[in-house]
Amino acid sequence: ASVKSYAAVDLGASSGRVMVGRVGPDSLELSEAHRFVNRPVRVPEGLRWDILSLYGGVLDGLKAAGQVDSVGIDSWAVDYGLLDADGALLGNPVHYRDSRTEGVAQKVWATVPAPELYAATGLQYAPFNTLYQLVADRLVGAQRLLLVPDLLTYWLTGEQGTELTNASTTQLIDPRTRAWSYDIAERVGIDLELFAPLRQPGDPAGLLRPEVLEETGLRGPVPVTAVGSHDTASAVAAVPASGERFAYICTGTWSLAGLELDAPVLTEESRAANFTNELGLDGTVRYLRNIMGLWLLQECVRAWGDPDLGELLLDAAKVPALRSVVDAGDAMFLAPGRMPERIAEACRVSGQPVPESPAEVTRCILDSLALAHRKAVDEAQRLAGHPVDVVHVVGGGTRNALLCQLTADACGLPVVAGPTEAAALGNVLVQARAHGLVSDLAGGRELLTRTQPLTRYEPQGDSARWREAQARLAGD
Ligand code: LFR
Repeated sequence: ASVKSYAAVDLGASSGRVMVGRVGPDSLELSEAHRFVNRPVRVPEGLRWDILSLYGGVLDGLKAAGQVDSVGIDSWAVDYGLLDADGALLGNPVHYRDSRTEGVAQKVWATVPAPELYAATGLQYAPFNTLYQLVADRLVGAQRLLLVPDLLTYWLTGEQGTELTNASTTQLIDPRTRAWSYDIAERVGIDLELFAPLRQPGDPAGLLRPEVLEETGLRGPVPVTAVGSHDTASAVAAVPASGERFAYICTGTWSLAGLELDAPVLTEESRAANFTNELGLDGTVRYLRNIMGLWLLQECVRAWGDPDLGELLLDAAKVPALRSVVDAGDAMFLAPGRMPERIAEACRVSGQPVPESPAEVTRCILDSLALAHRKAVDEAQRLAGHPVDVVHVVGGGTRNALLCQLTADACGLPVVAGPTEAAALGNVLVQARAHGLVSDLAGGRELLTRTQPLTRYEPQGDSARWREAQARLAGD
């Protein structure tokens, strides 16, 4: 039987990669064609994405990937480029960690109260939701808005669309109808004509333009396929679960911890707990909470001058557990810079021992992440009335064995870790499915379980100490 090749472009907050997935009826192999740094740039007006360099990385990656049957793109959510009437980009896309949205949500809530906004869009409060970014921006001259993966797709094919899973992070989509919320848009003064028509994951998104074929050396026609273009949608599509009784944690720069549901949870209790309802494949809803994730450690490592991570984790494993914890869900850790100091400060303020050495700070971060994972998994089950027996950990954090074990201990549930490149695999599976090689979400997951290496961590230790640590954090 024939094996097909799919290029998955997966852009993360610190690096982009182009992976090649080879899919047969009973096989799935992923290899890396190209990896490049994603370096946000701080200019006087704020923090920006270097989008041309990212597009250059995509072209280099497609060249390195060689002949493929289709291409799909996923990236982080919420951010966008604005185009003028001729389709030319108006300035560099703003990074979601930029400070221009400070205080904007509060202004929006004066027009649409937060409970009403949540009931209509299901999105958790984050200062960077596209809606708040759009209210903060002066949209002078902008005729079109393309979310980051849609912008790159446009440059590759010349065709414009708005892929649904990522559109659901704009806070302008109603998660019940999975269509635009005209009412909310109108009340906050956003013209939905800015957006190109919605595309579903699996829809065709055009063919590589002749100039792109020439630059990459590929032979046309090469179709681009819309995938779950929000990286978290792709990652959850690649959670190797069977049945429904599972929670997942997508680990990387962020930890996205929650459940896959077939309907949104829009209660006031859910809003107060800051759970989000993002849209996934096949009518699914990702009911989850954003947790700061390994960003906390990445920023510390940067401040310490990039010490060896492996050694740091070994040293952290020797530090006594749960001495100090911080609230890893707190937006106070969103902005870059001074991370070791900010963590120390949070420990001091909550009356806990202040971690001093890099090993101690690292331990504090990993304990805090595991604790936040526990809290999110527990609360999601309760708020959605959806119990689970296992926690699947996917993404970059699967390489961090200490984090996986601590997460199992904190949740009091077995953790199944893997795959690491979940977003790229989910991206590949949607393309394979669009071309008839994989049946559905469950079929893709079954193929993953058979083909990808997974590691199981059993919960250890006394779970009471996690409860005690949780009680130490304000608000509990
Ligand atoms: C993860 C992610 C999260 C989103 C954040 C900002 O990469 O896509 O799901 O909340 O980045 O876009």
